[in-house]
Amino acid sequence: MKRLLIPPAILAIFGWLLVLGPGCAFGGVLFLEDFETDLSQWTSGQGVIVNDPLEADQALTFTGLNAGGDIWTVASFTSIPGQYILSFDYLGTCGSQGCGGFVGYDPGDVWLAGTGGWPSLVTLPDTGQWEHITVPFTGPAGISLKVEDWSGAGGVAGDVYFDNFVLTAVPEPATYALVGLGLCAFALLRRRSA
Ligand SMILES: [Ca+2]
Ligand SMILES: [Ca+2]
Ligand SMILES: [Ca+2]
Repeated sequence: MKRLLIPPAILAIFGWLLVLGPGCAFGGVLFLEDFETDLSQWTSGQGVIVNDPLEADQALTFTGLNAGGDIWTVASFTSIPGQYILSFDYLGTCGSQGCGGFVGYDPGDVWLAGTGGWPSLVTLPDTGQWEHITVPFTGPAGISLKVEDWSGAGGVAGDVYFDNFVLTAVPEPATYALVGLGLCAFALLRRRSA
């Protein structure tokens, strides 16, 4: 219950931001990937773009198994003070639980989501259907996402698919308000001086 006690000053700032209205957008999307063009946002590995087996677009799968990661994002990402949300779509087609899809980040060799057999924050369900996965987590600055079809799983290479990665930074309410306040004040001043 302690976290629900928001200081009146913060509420006032949020109220002012609402009054300022359109033009004062501030969001925290760090990374987007829908696999519709190429893998230039990723290091080379055994990841390949293929036709989505269930939909009319394209998705990521793997031509070989790996451990410790197979492809990493070229860019690294930072959320201050360290709150992130990763969401993506996952499809496991091996027919039982344990196809081997894993998503994590480095440095730290942290696995955010996986199909079991190795510790991860969230279990990816191998249902033969696309599953939308959301993983809130706390991490360090400068993380690179990594994905693999794990060699220690029961399935084979290429029985897992990924699509629509979105990595978002979640500032604490006070930080969020102050950053937004700065951006909005700047926009307002520019508007007035124009
Ligand atoms: Ca896609
Ligand atoms: Ca898709
Ligand atoms: Ca597999």
